[in-house]
Amino acid sequence: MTTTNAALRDWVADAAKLTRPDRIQWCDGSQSERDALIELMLARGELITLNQETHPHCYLHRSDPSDVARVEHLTYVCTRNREDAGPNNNWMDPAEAHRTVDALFDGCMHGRTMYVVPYCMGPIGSPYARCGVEITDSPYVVLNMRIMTRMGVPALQRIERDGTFVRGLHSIGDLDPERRLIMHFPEDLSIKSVGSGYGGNALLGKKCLALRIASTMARDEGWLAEHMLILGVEDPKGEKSYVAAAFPSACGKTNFAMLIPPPSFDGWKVTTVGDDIAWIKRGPNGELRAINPEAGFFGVAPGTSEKTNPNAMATLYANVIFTNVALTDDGDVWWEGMTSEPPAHLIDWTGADWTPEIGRQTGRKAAHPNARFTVPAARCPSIDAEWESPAGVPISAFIFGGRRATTVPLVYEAFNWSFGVYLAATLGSETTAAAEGKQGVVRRDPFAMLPFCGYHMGDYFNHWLRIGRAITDKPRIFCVNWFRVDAKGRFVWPGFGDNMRVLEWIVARVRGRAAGRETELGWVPRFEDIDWTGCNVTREAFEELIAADNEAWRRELAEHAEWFEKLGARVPQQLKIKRDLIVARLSHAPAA
Ligand code: OXD
Ligand code: MN
Repeated sequence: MTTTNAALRDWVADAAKLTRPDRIQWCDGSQSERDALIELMLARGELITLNQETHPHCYLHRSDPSDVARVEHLTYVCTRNREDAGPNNNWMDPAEAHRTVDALFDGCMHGRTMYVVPYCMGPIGSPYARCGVEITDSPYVVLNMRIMTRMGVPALQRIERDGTFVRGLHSIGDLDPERRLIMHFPEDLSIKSVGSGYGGNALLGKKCLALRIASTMARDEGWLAEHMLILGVEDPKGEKSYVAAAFPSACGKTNFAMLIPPPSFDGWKVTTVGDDIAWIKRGPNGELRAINPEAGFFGVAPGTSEKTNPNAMATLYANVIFTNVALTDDGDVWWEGMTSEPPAHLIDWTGADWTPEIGRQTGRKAAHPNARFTVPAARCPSIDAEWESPAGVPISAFIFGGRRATTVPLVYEAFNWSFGVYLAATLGSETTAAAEGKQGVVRRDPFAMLPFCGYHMGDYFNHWLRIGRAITDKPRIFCVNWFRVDAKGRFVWPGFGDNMRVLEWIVARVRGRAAGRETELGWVPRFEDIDWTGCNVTREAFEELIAADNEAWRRELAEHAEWFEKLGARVPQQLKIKRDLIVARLSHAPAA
């Protein structure tokens, strides 16, 4: 296999000249190609076959222990003008960046096969979709790209038809963290990633193309590339609305995307379009429509259980590549949070023996906290009937959420689009044990895009304001917080399936059928506006959940001012004025 596209042919030849592989394999996406790659990895000890009765076509991969997460400090956006990358990105001059990273690619594929992987982000026939080609020396990457994207012949045909593609050169290099770099060149639609095999660094279609590069394409072309799940809510009469929601990591995004309504919501259905990324464009009638550019889920395993996410557990039955989870004695998988009691013996994610006693004594987890599963989205029982619709699905609401023990109410609706943009621009979330550094510190993560926006955050806020002006049928904007705690530090809100109660209010608001109470921050539900059947949240607990304390908000708004200051002069004046307005409103509000 090769290609009629001269630019692609020349680029592959240049990459081969630089990296000097023993052979080049063009990937067609076929089953036989997949089977051969699995055989190869099994033979090299890079995959373990799981119990094929309990987990058909499932395999376990263990990463190098130094290569288990995204590396934000080694991730760069290389624009000609430094300001364009913004204070939210590491920056290097493009010429210097190419020189630096090419030195690491020099001869790095000697003794290896170079795989050429054409892929499409989004349904092949969708005008919203964009194609890329990843060159990689990692069969693990090829297998994962085959799950996460539309990979192979149809993608190559589209590239040959359209004549454009995003170039992504990847090598695991020698996995030395000192020789690891993830470089983005948005001005010539290319990516160079070396030294890591981890998903977010190495599956270049995902964070690199579908967010960092796509966000700059979206800025230039007038659409949105967002770190958002997309879900459908259908009421018992069959009326359906779609919402898109952004949460920073460790806030239960995949769980929310696959939510199962509580038993009292008889006849209600939540369906999943995507769990991580949304590409959103103006539809023919002035509405916003979204596609999920991905074809699979690359989800965090720990914490996933029959209780927290039964749909994910069912999805994980077959055709899964597990990464860095623990292995049971009967060839099954396990991770912290899957069951309340761990099995008596496991092989942990590093390949060492593990027992609950060893865990207690050493504090070592059996699965890595960022252990992952890669699985085709089509396997999900809640997958939406329209999830591959080329025209996308119409979005009625945006939801922004973070992890906040105090201050931020359970749910509130922004007064209007620009107010919603303000709320999303100042979105904060408390750090958890999953991330490095101190726990419980509020980190600003605007639109949950801080690590993924490929250009200046101030320009990004402006872009959102511009989109709002361009569409006639604007989605409403909501904020949620599932994580308020009481004086004893216990979560007040039950979360998971009960989030449906909030979702129902949101959808009813969008349809103009729900009442609420106006506050300084926006519209909130009253106790009687939510269906509490089968739920033991009391009126008092609800009032606590929905309360916005004036003093806490004055502090919060002072932090917002510091945050805007940090982002510099490109933050739209309109947002700074919004802040002053809320401050003024609060100063006239009676004490909570
Ligand atoms: C992810 C992330 O892997 O946001 O989706 O880090
Ligand atoms: Mn994500």
